[in-house]
Amino acid sequence: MKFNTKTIHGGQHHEKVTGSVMPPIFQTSTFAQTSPGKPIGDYKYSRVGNPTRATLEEALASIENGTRALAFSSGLAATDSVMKILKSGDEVIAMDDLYGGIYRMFTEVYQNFGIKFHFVDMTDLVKLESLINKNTKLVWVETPTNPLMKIADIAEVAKITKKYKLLFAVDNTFATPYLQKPLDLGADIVMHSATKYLGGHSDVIAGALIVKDKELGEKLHFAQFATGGTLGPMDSYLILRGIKTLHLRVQRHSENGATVANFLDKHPLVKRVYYPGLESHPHYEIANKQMHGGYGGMVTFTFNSGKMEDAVKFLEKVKIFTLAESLGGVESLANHPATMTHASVPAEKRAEIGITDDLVRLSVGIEDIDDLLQDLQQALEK
Ligand code: P1T
Repeated sequence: MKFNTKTIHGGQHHEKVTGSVMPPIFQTSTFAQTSPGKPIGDYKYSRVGNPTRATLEEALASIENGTRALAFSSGLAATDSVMKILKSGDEVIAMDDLYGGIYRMFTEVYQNFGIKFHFVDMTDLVKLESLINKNTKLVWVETPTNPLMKIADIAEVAKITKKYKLLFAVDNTFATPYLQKPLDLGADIVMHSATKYLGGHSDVIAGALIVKDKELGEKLHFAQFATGGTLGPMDSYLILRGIKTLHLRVQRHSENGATVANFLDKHPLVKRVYYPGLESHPHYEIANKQMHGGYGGMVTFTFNSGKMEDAVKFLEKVKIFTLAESLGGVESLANHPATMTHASVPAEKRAEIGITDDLVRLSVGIEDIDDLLQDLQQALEK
């Protein structure tokens, strides 16, 4: 089955009793048993498993070319379950540019439990390999990264993680499986903030993990149901519905994203545009190798003046773009990482990796491109 069919049919079946084409929302916490330990069907309690969530999980496994998927109450809950298969004394090597909430979880929660984190620019594979020691267990990569749109070479990182028998997780939130399939490139775990493109309509918080290896899937499922970050039936349904149009949406997000990136690149007030589809992007070749069908709808840029006040003025003036955290919905959003999504990254760390105060991140939606360009034009006028 091709990807554009999988989004609609992958892992999905008509409901057995009524033939309902869409899965029922099994809004129940528990399931009747005929004798202790003998449930009527396959389910006992919805934290452990729920049929609506299971339908979503089969769809997720299908679109990421995995064998097992787990749906969580948020992207952070999904990440949290990966951390819970580690133990005190283990070490993690993570990309230096990460969503601020993940950086915060690593440094302010799991560091206190005795897990050690190294943050490195994964585009430097020599540096990555030099940090590996006998305690290293996991390599965590976001690509493209949030917000600097760096690209890590998934296949090359996988060669290293396989050589040292490490787990390799890729946060595929920005790319989505429409553009990039990390499991096919050698990753062990794909993570999603399903809140974003998978849901696609900014109306639900959700997360996902997808794997190929059965045993790893079991370990992650244990961490999930033993600690509780599962996704509810109604929210599972909303993500499933979102996935059905993922291919169409990401195609248009990518077209609009590329047009916006080119527009900003030529604008006299703009200093630098971070978009992997621009030939000037330092990792353009790697992006072309591992992303197919476009480069997504996320575009980040800075101002020639280097002044935060120019970014703030722009963010106050946009009309069709909404100033808000999050991304990946049908509507265009604009964000100021330094004070919003990445405020939890210490200022000196932000400065070190290049999240400057004049940096603006756009989640380019699927509105008419002329309206989006007009809005950007008026917001950039002096
Ligand atoms: O918000 P939540 O569903 O828990 O997902 C966390 C998360 C994980 N990974 C990436 C790459 C993300 O961008 C996020 C959430 N990000 C935002 C809310 C944001 O505006 O960047």
